[in-house]
Amino acid sequence: MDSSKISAALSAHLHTNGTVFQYGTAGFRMDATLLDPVMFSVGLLAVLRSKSHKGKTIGVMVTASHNPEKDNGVKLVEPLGEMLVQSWESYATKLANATTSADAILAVLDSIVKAESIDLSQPAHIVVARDTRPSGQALVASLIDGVQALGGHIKDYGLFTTPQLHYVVRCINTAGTASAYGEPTEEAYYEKLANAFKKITDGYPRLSPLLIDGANGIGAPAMEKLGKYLGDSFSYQLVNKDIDSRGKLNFDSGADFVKIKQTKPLGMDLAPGQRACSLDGDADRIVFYFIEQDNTFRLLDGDKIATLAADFIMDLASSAEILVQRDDGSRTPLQVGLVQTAYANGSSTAYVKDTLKVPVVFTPTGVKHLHHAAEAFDVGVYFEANGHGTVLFSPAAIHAFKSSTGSTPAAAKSIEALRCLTDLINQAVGDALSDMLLVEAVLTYQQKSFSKWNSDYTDLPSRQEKVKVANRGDFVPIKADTELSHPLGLQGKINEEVAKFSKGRCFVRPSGTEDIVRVYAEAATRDETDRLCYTVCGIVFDGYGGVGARPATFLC
Ligand code: 16G
Ligand code: MG
Repeated sequence: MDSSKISAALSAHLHTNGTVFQYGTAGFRMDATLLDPVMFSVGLLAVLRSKSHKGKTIGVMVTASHNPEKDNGVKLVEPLGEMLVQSWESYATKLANATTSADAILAVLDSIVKAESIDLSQPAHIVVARDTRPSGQALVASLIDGVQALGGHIKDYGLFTTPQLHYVVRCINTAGTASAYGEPTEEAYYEKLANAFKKITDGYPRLSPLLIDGANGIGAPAMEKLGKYLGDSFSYQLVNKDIDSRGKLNFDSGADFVKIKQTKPLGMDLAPGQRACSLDGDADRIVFYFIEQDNTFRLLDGDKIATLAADFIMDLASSAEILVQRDDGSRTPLQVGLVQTAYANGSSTAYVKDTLKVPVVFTPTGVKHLHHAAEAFDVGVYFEANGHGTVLFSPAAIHAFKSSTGSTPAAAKSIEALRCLTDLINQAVGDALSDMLLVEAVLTYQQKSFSKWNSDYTDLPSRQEKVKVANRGDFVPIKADTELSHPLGLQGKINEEVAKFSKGRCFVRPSGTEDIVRVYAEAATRDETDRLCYTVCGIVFDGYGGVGARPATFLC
């Protein structure tokens, strides 16, 4: 470690304004003007992480996803495209907060090297990409300074969706192995998705055009490029694709806006019966929707995508008579499992358990938790209600798809479809474009309308609100975010309110990405749901450190 080089490089990125940084659910995320020292520290940490993986390539994505354009963020990606391992999150936090002086940063670097027994003579390879935020380029430059100060090599991929960055990281690190994931280029990514989609939908009548809301972010140009590879196998109309005008990114548009507001985005004309979807600002989330003839808005969220995918894969596996080789030598049917969070609508969980008869596992909010839980199944379907998710295939499942031939033409066709799905679905991370094609492939294969898909089960009314509090750290979630252990007494009060409503469910958890706590409620009717939600918002605000304006007092 060349201390003088690190000290000299740090001098251009010193942290002077007292902000406390924290590597949260999705990395560091905040007002972009505060991020310069953080980026430098992430560059240093990425080098250490790569060395600790014996020179494997580590990814860095610069994005603040669905958050406002003025924000930005950064997260690290592990060699197979997963989120940074949790035990390193605290190193990221310590290092970012140590950018106040050369002594502080050298001490933290040294402590990480010792704690992880890192061999500093190992090489370090980093790849970086960013979304369309105006602050992105300068932040990447700060990151590069950090990487180079510790002697790492870095390749800048420029503008990418978050899942594209995860994809290239996985490709680079699996190249030449039995699980090689593909060419680490943007073109190869589009080609892989488009070829799989074309194969699986070959011979079926095309669906009506899909309206795609690009949230005026990176998903829009990526969709345009993907569209060229898809040719006439897929028909769509892209709106909200202006990535050049300031202030438009995610503004009243995108997956998060549509999910929370339960309405179509600005900039989209949606006639009854038309099919539509929204990507988020870095294209790792997607939700679908349509409006009924009577103008009722219908959202097809992550829960609905998960059930559609699980049902489809189980049908294919059963018609293909897939058997999976186990460690004890036996061969047993494919095991499909579904992973949800507390935000999953209660109706979806009931549908999965009672109708699909698929096991459901609950994890805390945040992709890294769901992803790991999904790895326990042959086919692990995980989606957050907000539209982030994917389907993971175990090596044994992939082997079964590759080695089965099928005893009838129908079985052979199903096996081929399963093989296509392993290419179509991003195995590294939730991917809006891949998920979009997955849904469209299933609906094409089954010639199923949005309204038929929506009728699989009926969502309970739900509401999600934010409450600003003095210290969200006082709120300690337990039991996969469904309850709070602290502040003492609050959970009892929530339980009392929930008990007043038929099918009532409500939980409060601190946000990992914003300085607020979130309140989620559902109940049998819209009126009861709102009453439950706003009552609990009031309880939190009044008794547990609410600041600013009291939430929705008109209802309580
Ligand atoms: C981030 C997470 C997402 C989670 C959300 C929760 C990733 C890639 N994304 O967007 O999984 O649902 O945070 O936000 O990990 P919250 O803690 O503010 O509710
Ligand atoms: Mg996102």
